[in-house]
Amino acid sequence: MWMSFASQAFVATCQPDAPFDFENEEILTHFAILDLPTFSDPRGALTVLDGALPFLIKRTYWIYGADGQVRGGHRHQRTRQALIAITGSVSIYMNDGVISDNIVLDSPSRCLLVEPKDWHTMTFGPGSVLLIMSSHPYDRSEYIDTKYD
Ligand code: T46
Repeated sequence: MWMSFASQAFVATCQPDAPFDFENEEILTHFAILDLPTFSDPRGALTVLDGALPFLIKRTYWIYGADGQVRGGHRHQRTRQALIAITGSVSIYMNDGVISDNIVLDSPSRCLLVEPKDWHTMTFGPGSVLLIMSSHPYDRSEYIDTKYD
């Protein structure tokens, strides 16, 4: 896996044969976007998420039917998440208390990592489906609803 810094996020191009080292995982300090390997041929495209996440997935959910809506508006105490707009376009506002950015997810091969410290809101474009993979089971008590100053 190689990484390059672009604006305030960094992009990592993942190789399916280079899984993340879970034992030495680190909390990322910048907004990270994974560029997932995609195999396209005349039959269509196939994108792979294979060992590329810096956490084990305990929960998956997806949000849809939210055209024009703004959702989220919190950060977490421990939950790490990975977001992919499977269809359409979703704009993610991120603020880690130091840096803020709007990151547009508009490709099913683009995956945004949302760390516990990252305050995030999601604004949904028409027909969008947002897939979320999460490091922990659902627990409303670990949400932090207070914005950074
Ligand atoms: C986040 C962003 C990206 C459950 O019962 N189990 C679950 O795993 C989740 C995620 C939600 N729910 C229930 C709780 C609420 O009654 O689903 C309802 C809607 O949840 P919420 O208003 O928290 O949805 P969003 O879109 O504002 O936020 C969600 C996640 O909750 C949050 O952790 O990071 O998506």
